[in-house]
This record gives sequence, C-alpha cells and structure tokens, in this order.
Amino acid sequence: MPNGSDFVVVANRLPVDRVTGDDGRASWRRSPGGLVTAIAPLMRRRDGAWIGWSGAADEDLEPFEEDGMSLVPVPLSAEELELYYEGFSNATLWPLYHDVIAPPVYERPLWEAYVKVNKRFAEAAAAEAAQNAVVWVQDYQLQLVPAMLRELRPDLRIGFFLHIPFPPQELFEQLPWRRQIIAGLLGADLVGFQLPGAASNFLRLARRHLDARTHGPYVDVGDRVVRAQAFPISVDVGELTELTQRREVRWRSDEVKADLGDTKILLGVDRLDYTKGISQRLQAFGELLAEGELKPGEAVFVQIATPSRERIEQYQLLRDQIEQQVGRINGEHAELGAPVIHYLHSSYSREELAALYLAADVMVVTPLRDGMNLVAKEYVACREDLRGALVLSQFAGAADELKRAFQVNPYDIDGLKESMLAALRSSPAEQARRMRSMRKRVIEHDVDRWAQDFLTALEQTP
Ligand code: ADQ
Repeated sequence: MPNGSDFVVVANRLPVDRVTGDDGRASWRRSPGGLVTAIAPLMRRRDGAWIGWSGAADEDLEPFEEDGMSLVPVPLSAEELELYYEGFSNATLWPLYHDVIAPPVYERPLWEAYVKVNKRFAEAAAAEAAQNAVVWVQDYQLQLVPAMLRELRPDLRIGFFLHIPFPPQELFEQLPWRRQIIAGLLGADLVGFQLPGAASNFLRLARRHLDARTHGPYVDVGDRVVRAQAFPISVDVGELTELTQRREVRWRSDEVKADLGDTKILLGVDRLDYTKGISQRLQAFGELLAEGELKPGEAVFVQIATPSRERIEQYQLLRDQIEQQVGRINGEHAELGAPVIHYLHSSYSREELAALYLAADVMVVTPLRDGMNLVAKEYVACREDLRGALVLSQFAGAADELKRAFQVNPYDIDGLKESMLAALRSSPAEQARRMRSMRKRVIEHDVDRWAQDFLTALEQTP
C-alpha cells in the first residue's frame, strides 16, 4: 500500500459541510467544532486522510481535497441512514449510554444495519491506510470498526475515542449485542474515554463478558494488549480568545445587552436533545419568577437550541415540550414587548456564540448526562474578563475539571433554583476567583493537548 495515508481519521461525518453560494453553486466549508480544529493541523502535517459520510443520502462521491485534507466519502443509503444512524446509533446507543433517560429501542434490523455500515467504514479505512499507519476511529456510531479493521489490516495502529459516556455494567448489559460491541472496541490498541469512570466500566465489562484478564488500564486480548484510559476533550482556547478580542464581537455583545435592556442575562446553548436538561432549567427559572424570587425585568433567560435529529420521535416530542413550556412561562410572566425567555431554535456562527457568551451573566449548563459538554468550557475560555458565573450539572464530564462552577444536580429543581440565584447574586470578586481557577484548567488542557495526549499514548501502547 505505498500510496496510502500514514494517518487516517474515521468518523461518521466528514469534517466539511456543503454550502450553496448566492450563485447556486455548491461548495464545501470546514465544519465548526473542536474535533475538526484540533485534527486539521495534524492531518496536514502527517499526510492524513479523513473517512466519513458526506451528509447527503444516496450519494456516491469520489475522494477529494479540501482545506489541505484528503477526504474519503463513505456512501449511505436513505434506508441505512434510518436504520444505522437514526436507529441503532441515535435511538439505541445514544439513550442507553446516557442513563436510559429515554427508553432505548432494541430491534434486530437496526443492529444488522449498524454491522453492515461499520463494515463499510472499516473497508474504506483498510483501503486508505498506508503500511503501519495510525488510524483514529471516532465515537459511538463506529464501535465495531476497530476489530473489523484489525482483521483486515493487522499491521495498523488503531485508536478509538468515545465522545459520549460509557455506561455502567447494570445499564450496558441491557444491550442484546453487548459482547459484540466490547469485542469491536477491543480491536483497538487504545480505547479513549472522557472520564476515568467510563474506562473502568469498560474494563469491568471486558472481564465479565469476554473473560479478558486486565491489569491496571490494560486488557490482554490473545497476544495483544489493549489500553483503556480517559482523555477529557476540550476546546480551542486560541480560536475563542481571538474571537472575543475582535471588535465586531464586542460590539455585537454590547448590542445584545442593550437590546435585552437593563437586566441580568442567563444563557443556555445546546443541541435540542433530551440529555441536556433544558426543561429542568426552564422550570427552575419559571418557579423563581412565580415565587417572586426574581422580578420580571430583573433577569431574562436566553435559550439557544440547535435543531438536532429532527426525524427521531423522541426529539420531536422534546421540541413540542420545550416550546410549550417556554410559551407557558412567557404567558405568565412576560410583559408586552418583554418576554422573560428568549427561545431561539437555530444554529449560529462562532462569532455570534462568542458574543452571547460575553453578554451572559450566568451560563446555565444542566445536562442529565453528558460525555463532556464543550459549551461549559467555551464559556470559560471566552471570559478573559473573569466575569460571569457558570452553573454546571455534576453529570456533565466537564464537572470533573470545572470544580469551581456552581455545581448542581439538575434533577433537584430546588437546588437548581438556589444555584441559579447564587450565581446571579455572586459578587465580581467571587466570580473572578472562580473563573480564574476554571480558566487555568481549560487553558492548560485545550483541545490541541487532548489530541496530542491521545496520539502519544497510542504510539506508546505496546
Ligand atoms: P454534543 O452533545 O453536541 O457533543 P457539546 O459538547 O456541548 O455537545 O458540543 C456542542 C457544540 O455545538 C459546541 O461546540 C457548541 O458551541 C456548538 N453549538 C451548540 N449550539 C449551537 C448553535 N445554536 N449554533 C452553533 N453552534 C452551536 C458530543 C458529546 C459531548 C462532548 C462532545 C465532544 O455529547 O458530551 O463534549 O461530543 O466530545
């Protein structure tokens, strides 16, 4: 394989989105997001290739170059999207791995499509990788790829990183195909998780279901050793700092504050997902208003909810529920021209998000379960001014690192109300103390360091 790539990333999606210009011509643009930002420079340095789906069904594209990266599209039919992506990935694994907040669907045709599509990704990686190349497989949609790829190409060094939580034994064992998933992951040399607890869940399950012997972070698999370890992902602090220093971003931030009037701003920024605890935080805010702890005009809640997985029923139900709740709270507490909740169901540019982070007095991040949660770290990275307060769920991976946030149990609505009030009323000195400590952590552990740490560990794995 003389012409292959020495470094191959395999992910469900390619790192680019198709955009249509004013002239109606389609082109590609690099997708926003930390993973792409962290990996793009490594790809250029190492002659890398990225294997993933283009974002459109039933489309068979040739490999192409974009933004200095070689991109290798993997086709998916409309039916595969329904069964593999919306089905097994997002209606089975996603809820199972997030504490079964929604009931997971266990259906054999979904599993069969998952196997078939994972095979296709593994074959594409096997065809692309040079002799002894490093292959880095991403996330829950592709957990069978490591073993399938090793079968095809035993010469490769294979890493896998799971971006979402890895559940405890008691939940994982519901999965009818639990053995196959663990065996799939054990095809890697290094399996990375967000938190140490997830790595120990995995080691325990490998012992129990594959009779594997483990010692420390290592699992013996035949004549190989697999390492399981935590690598908490982070954000691109450099990019965010640059954004918040731009004059336009500061103007925009001032404009947002002026538009909302003389009031404190609470902010939520999430994909519209039932794991994010959006309803809990709105309920807490509504009760503070109803009980007179907050007066209308004293504070507003801005909730940005990015449309997500809109063809899955649970997500349609969630959207209806949130919109009804927003309507009810505004109906009870808003005054003409002055809603108490500003709800925006839309995606925004990085500039606009940075301006909102700068404008927010309190950032409210209350997932019921979250692998990491980059929004919390983005807020901290943007607050070079040491102002603002972060209310953070103890069930977000980020809570392990952001210890000086106002940490909450999002199921405890009274506790959530107390923390939101405490954050709103915290003095500038207290905000600075907390923010300084959180910033130290995020600056020292940014996304670049995450990628470097993972790849160094992968190269050092015996
Ligand atoms: P997500 O569940 O998508 O990620 P998160 O980590 O918060 O959650 O990342 C969301 C990203 O989307 C952030 O960078 C945020 O700025 C951006 N975003 C959110 N709303 C937006 C909007 N309206 N417009 C534009 N951008 C928006 C999964 C896991 C997480 C884990 C990440 C990375 O669920 O736990 O932190 O992967 O590993």
